[in-house]
Amino acid sequence: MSFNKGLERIDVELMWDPSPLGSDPHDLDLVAATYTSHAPTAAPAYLVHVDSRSPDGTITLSRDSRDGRGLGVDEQLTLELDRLADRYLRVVVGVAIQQNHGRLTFERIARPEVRIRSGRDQLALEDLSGKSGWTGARVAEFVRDGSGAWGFRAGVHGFDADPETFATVMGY
Ligand SMILES: [Ca+2]
Repeated sequence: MSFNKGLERIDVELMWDPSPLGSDPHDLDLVAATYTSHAPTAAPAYLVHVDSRSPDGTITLSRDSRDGRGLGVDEQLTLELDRLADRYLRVVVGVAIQQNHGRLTFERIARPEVRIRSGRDQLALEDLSGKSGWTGARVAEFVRDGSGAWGFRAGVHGFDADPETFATVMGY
């Protein structure tokens, strides 16, 4: 008999193409938020992004980009869900667009795409292109069930908020 331990290690990969030559760079960021409550409006316990590490090292940004240049994956976030302390019940991952050069939404970003993997299994591939009015998007939600096992909830939800605010409300 097999025992379902749920999801263990997750890789979230963000890809996009650079802005046109001579224009302001397009900087997208992967952001993770952990919660000790299942309530959607609960505040995050902590955030992980380029300027904020997880206190226990279970969620790490292993690759980051400020302009989308280069081939392949531009930003990568690794979540070791099986190492998270029992009190964490929910983890949400989002993509924020930096607003340093004026308002920038997904429809102006070239080929923004997010891939979510569990080992060799692809859980989701989300195309964020053409999302008008969105400056941020929630792209994945991981929830611990009553037995302690982690499950994945697919689905993309758009937000119109500056990156700092987005990180605190993307779990709604
Ligand atoms: Ca970035």
